[in-house]
Amino acid sequence: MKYIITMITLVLVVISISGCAGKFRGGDMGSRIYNKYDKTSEGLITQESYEKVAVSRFERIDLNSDGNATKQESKKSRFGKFMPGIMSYWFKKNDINSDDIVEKPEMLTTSDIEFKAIDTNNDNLVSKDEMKTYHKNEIFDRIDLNNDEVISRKEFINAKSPFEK
Ligand SMILES: [Ca+2]
Ligand SMILES: [Ca+2]
Ligand SMILES: [Ca+2]
Ligand SMILES: [Ca+2]
Repeated sequence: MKYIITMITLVLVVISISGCAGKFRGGDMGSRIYNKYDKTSEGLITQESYEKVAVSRFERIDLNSDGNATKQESKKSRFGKFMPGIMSYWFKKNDINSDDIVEKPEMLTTSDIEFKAIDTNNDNLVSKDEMKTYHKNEIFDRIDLNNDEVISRKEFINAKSPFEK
């Protein structure tokens, strides 16, 4: 019985992953990510709201809430289970001193650096276009290995490799 339930869960996970992967076209990924942030009335993301999302992501990875995300926690987190490649990319990017622990201040420093990298016109605000361009170059193009502007199910599942290079 347990085995059957596990199989059903697995099938459902694969269906939901392939369902969303099929919709990832071009700058779509950046728009979806942009939608997660609180914005000003002009539709711009402040550094503060950018940081808020980074903190909430970190809190979901720091499973025991001690302010440090260990490698083991990152693997056990929901994010790590579904997108291990992107998770290990996140980990490497945030573990500035390479001691296999992402401390909260490291994550905040990385979030600052990232915000500045996304904000290409340096107005201290991130627009939808800036978000789309950044995610297209930084994430999408690395998963879309055959450059057809669509992330196939296979590319999605193989997303691990381009991030671990
Ligand atoms: Ca922890
Ligand atoms: Ca560290
Ligand atoms: Ca800007
Ligand atoms: Ca593709």
